[in-house]
Amino acid sequence: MKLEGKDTKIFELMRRELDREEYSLILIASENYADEDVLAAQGCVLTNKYAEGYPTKRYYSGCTHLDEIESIAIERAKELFGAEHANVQPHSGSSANMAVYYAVLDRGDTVLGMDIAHGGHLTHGAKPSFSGKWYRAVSYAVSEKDEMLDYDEILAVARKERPKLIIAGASAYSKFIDFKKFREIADEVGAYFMADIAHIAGLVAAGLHPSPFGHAHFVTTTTHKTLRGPRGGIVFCNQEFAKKIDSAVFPGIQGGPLMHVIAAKAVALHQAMTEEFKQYQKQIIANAKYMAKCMADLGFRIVSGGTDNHLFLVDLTPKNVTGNEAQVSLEASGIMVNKNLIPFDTRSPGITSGIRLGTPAVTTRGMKEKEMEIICVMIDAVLKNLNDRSFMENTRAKVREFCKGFPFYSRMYDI
Ligand code: DSN
Repeated sequence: MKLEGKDTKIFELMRRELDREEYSLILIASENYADEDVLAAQGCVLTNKYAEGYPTKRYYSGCTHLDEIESIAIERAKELFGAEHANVQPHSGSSANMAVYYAVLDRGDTVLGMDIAHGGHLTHGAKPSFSGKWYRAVSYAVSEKDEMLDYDEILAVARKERPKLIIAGASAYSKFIDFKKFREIADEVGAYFMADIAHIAGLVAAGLHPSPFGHAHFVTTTTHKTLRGPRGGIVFCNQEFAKKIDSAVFPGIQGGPLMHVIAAKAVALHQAMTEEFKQYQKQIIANAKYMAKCMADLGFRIVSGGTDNHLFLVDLTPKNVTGNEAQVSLEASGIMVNKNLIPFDTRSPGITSGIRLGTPAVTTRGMKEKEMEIICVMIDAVLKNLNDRSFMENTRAKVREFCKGFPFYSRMYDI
């Protein structure tokens, strides 16, 4: 790394983070390891250039190469998902969602999204977010019976609340989402339908999760989760809404695009078209299913009864442990998870009764079912020895050795 011997403070912190990522088990469902090609594109001279506008219609001179890069990113995004129009400029998934709202809603309009306490996202109408402050946000939840989406119930809420926009998509929901049904509900109440596939984009691209394309008016995603690219967002729509979406992203809610990130998105989208990527996505799901089974065999309760995708929620109540206690002890043991509310949780979001486990990052390292079982046994052991500092330190050392068998960044950097 070039900072060595120059900005020593930042260099040292970057080195430590590299070490943490390489020698920890990352089970945070929204995280992944971008490879050297994505990192190279994201850390290059393209960061220097202003390119407000869109390819061939910029407000600055010197954009020829950037026009080509952005056009390639757009074409790859459209091809990968089978979309008519793609805007690759959103800086994040939140910006992508905000752009859709900005394009079709007025302040005070009603939006219907999944309750954040049941797995939805902040920008789907949660009170502290712009989506809950500027719009009249109402929500649907999972059913108390099986912790799954109940489409009759969603229709009933939609009929009562008459939203102008219905949002499907989640940050912590492990079952398939029926986008076709969502569109039928939207049509019945005269609403727009937006699918936020940030978490499952890689699975959708690989054909392993039902696609929202052909059903949703708008599809938004991030590029850094299962898609394994740089941090960022994309909005898709049909030609009919292309102009509205483009003007909502720029100049509506953003200024200059991050062209280095757009180049890295193009690289990741190219990778996502390969057979290797498809196999990777298959293994993500196989690992998540097997991991959920192992956790259930160890006496944990799996929310919604299992998983169809890359993640699942573990209810820790049977073990008398809170999500926060689990997160803290597991982090000290080199295992990164996040505390998560479970549906109908009686605890606060800062404490929670559950944790969320995801397999995209460990699968990138080449881990398979056998390793998932070993990880589950380690998690169980840590949670049985919650306050035992030396147990956590021993586990930390074991995790470090375990990770050495699946090198990722240590193949590229001297760590
Ligand atoms: N914060 C992300 C997650 O962890 O799911 C969603 O944007």
